[in-house]
Amino acid sequence: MAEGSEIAAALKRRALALGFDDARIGPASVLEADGERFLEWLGRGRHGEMEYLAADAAARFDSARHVPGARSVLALAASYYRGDAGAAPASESGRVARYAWGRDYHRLLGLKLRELKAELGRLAPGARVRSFVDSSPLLERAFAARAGLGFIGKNTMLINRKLGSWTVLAIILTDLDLPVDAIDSGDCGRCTLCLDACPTGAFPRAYELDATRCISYWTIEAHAEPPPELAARFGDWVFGCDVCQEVCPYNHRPLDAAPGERFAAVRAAGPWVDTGALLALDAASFKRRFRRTPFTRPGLERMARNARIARANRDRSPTREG
Ligand code: B12
Ligand code: SF4
Ligand code: SF4
Repeated sequence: MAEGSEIAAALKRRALALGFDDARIGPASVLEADGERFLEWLGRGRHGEMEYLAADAAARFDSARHVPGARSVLALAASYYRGDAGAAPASESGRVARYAWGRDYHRLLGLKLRELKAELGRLAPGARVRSFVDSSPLLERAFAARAGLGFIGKNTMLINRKLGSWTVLAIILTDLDLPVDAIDSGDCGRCTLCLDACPTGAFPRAYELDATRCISYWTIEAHAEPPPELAARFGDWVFGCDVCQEVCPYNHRPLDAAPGERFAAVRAAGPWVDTGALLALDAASFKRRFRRTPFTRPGLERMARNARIARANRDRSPTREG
């Protein structure tokens, strides 16, 4: 078996070759402080309908629950940044969060993670290994921050120095002892732009997001109808929301990532969706049109709900800009 340092270097090289934009290694320890923060967050009911977050809560900050004897975490970031949305093509257009303009990242990164795990198997036969991409109970941002992949901003995003926060994350856990990278001690300083810009006031304070006030939660996760006074603040967002990232100075520097072509797809959603056309779709045509895009998570019924809210907001605000 190769040395730990050789394995670490080979894994990082392979991750970058597969299209990840950054890769760091951290210890697979129990993240006590993050765990406490997470349990308090749940205790305050900030998760709303997302009961899956409360199930198996302890496993979210204890990696050994996933890989017995876990020693190291490989934290990976993939940039999906592809510039700005540009002007709305029509007054009926609904706005889509950047990470969802192209193909669904879960499958895309899942395939790359499979290759990375195979590489690890070749380098260290018999090593225990498991990968995560938003699908299992693990605090991905907390483990990524511990590995030095970035620091946590007041908007709760993991901010990477080269890539900003326009990234999706993936994690590989292993029982191999690998040399760890330095933590990124960056911070937000006195900036509060994201806290002030959130259209729905979803930040009760810095570093805490109340999902039950967040447009992303209401347009992607929630099955219930949002309270009308809150929905009136959603503007034209029909899937997710990027406001607290758009204002962030760390996202305004020239970002060091190729336009996320790997997320592009011929029949993807793109930055704008025609809300009238969306409301006219039946189940079969919705499935055909948005297959393999992140829209399959909420599905037709909830996307139609979102479209109706965006149209009502447009009617209330006829002078809005695209
Ligand atoms: C539930 C969830 C949501 C919920 C709740 C979000 C939230 N802020 O909690 C909703 C639906 C609102 C949501 C929205 C979005 N999400 Co989301 N979401 C998740 C999920 C599944 C769990 C997050 C969670 O556990 N939240 C509970 C809180 C308490 O935990 P946390 O935010 O992770 O914070 C932990 C650490 O960061 C740390 N921490 C937090 N604050 C501080 C402060 C300090 C000082 C320190 C030291 C540490 C620290 O402690 C916390 C644990 O207690 C993760 C995937 C995963 N399994 O981790 C994706 C994830 C966080 N989401 C992601 C994305 C892309 C988004 C959106 C940008 C999508 C969009 N455009 O609409 C928005 C961003 C909104 C925002 N500002 O966070 C990415 C984030 C990538 C990144 N670079 O940070 C993730 C990691 C998915 C992935 N694999 O890429 N999401
Ligand atoms: S995603 Fe939008 S609604 Fe949610 S916290 Fe950020 S700015 Fe507020
Ligand atoms: S906008 Fe300012 S406060 Fe918010 S995450 Fe970015 S640097 Fe931090």
